[in-house]
Amino acid sequence: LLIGQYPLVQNVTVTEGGTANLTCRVEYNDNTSLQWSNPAQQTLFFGDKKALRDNRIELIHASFSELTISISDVTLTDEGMYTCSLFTMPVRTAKAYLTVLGVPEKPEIDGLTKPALEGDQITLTCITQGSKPAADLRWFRNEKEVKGAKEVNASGKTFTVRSSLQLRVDRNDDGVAYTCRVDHVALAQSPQQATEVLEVHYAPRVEINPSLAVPQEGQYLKLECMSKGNPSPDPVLWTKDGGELPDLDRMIVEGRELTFTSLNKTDNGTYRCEASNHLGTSSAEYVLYVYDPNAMGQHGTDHALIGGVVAVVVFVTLCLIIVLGRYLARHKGTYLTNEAKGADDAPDADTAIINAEGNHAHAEEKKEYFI
Ligand SMILES: *[C@@H]1O[C@H](CO)[C@@H](O)[C@H](O)[C@H]1NC(C)=O
Ligand SMILES: *[C@@H]1O[C@H](CO)[C@@H](O)[C@H](O)[C@H]1NC(C)=O
Ligand SMILES: CC(=O)N[C@H]1CO[C@H](CO)[C@@H](O)[C@@H]1O
Repeated sequence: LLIGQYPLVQNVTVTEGGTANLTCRVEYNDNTSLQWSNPAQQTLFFGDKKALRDNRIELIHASFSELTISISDVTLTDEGMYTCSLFTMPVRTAKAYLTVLGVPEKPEIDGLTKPALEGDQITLTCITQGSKPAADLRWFRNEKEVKGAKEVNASGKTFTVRSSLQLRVDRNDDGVAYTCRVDHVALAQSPQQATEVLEVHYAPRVEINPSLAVPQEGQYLKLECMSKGNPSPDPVLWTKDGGELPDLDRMIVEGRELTFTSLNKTDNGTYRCEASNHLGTSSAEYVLYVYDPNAMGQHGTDHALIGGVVAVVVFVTLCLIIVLGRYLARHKGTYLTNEAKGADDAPDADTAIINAEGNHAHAEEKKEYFI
C-alpha cells in the first residue's frame, strides 16, 4: 500500500432527465484497478470495462488514477449511494451519494368559478406534483404577494404540494389576476407559474354628475349618469318626477347623458337615472333648480353694496383713530411749548396766558385743516 493510495469521490446532485458524472480519483496508485458500482451493488465499470448493460451509462475516462463514468437521462430511481472500489489488499472504497431532483410540474389553479358573484366565497387551490424536495408555492394578487395555506403530501419519492387561498370576492376583484408561482431548486432562475383572472359580476351602482354647480336659466347643462356594474348596465333610464321626460327639443337623451341646451325655469324637478343588470337595479337622483340669472345678479349687487358699506365704515374708523391720535399728541405738545413761548415773550403772566391762548387757537385751526 502506498501513502495516499485510496479512492476519493464527491456527492453529486442532478436534475431528473439530466446527466450525472461520477468521478473517482486516486492520488498515488500502482497498477491497481478501480471500479464503480451502483446502489444495488451491481458493477457498472471495472476499469474501462463496462459491466452492466445500460445504454445510459458511459465511460468518460479510465486510468489508474481516475475512473469517471456518466449516467444520462437520470431518473429518480437512479438515486442512491454509488461505490468506488480500489482493489488493493484489503479493498478500499469511497461512497458518493447521487441526489436526483424532481422537477415540479406546471402548477394548476382550481376552484375558480367564472364569473363569480360579488359576495361569493371562493377557494383557489394551486397544485404542483413531482417535486423533490417539496416545492414552494407562492400566491400573488396582481403583483403583490398574498399568503396561502400550504399542504405537502409525499407520493413515492416526490411530493404533491397544494396551496389554497380563500377569498370573499367583491367588485374590486373584477379583472384581478391571481398567480400561483412554484419555486424550486430544479427550476433555477425560471419559476413555473399559473395565472387566473377573476371575473366578478355585480349589481350596478349609479351616480349623476352635473356639468354645472349652479344652473341658471338659458345655460347649457349636461347630466351624466355614471353607472358601474358587471355585466355593464346598458342602457340607462331617465325619468323626471317619477314620470316620463317631457318631450322637448332642448332636452336630449343620448346614452347615459341628459342634455339641456338652454335651461328654463320649467325644467326644475327631480331627475332620476336608473340602471340594471341581471343582478339588480340601482338609481340616483338629481334635483334641478334653475336659478334666475337676474335674481343672481341682484344678489351680486347686494353683496357689492354691503361690501362697499363695510369698506367705507372701516375707512372712516381708521381716519378717526389717526386724527384722534394726532390731535392728542399735538394738544399735549402745543400746550407745553406755547406756555414756554408765551412766558418768554410776555412782559407779565397775564399777557403770557393770552399769548398762549392765542397760540392754542391757532393750533385748533391747524387741527381743522388736518381733518
Ligand atoms: C454525501 O451524501 C451523504 C448522504 O446524503 C452524506 O451522508 C455525506 O455526508 C455526503 N458527503 C459529503 C462529502 O458531502
Ligand atoms: C321657458 O319656457 C316657457 C314656456 O315653455 C317660455 O314661455 C319661456 O320663454 C322660456 N324661457 C326662456 C328663458 O327660454
Ligand atoms: C315643477 C317645479 O318643480 N316647479 C318649481 C320650479 O321652481 C319654482 C321656483 O323657481 C317653483 O315655484 C316651482 O314649483
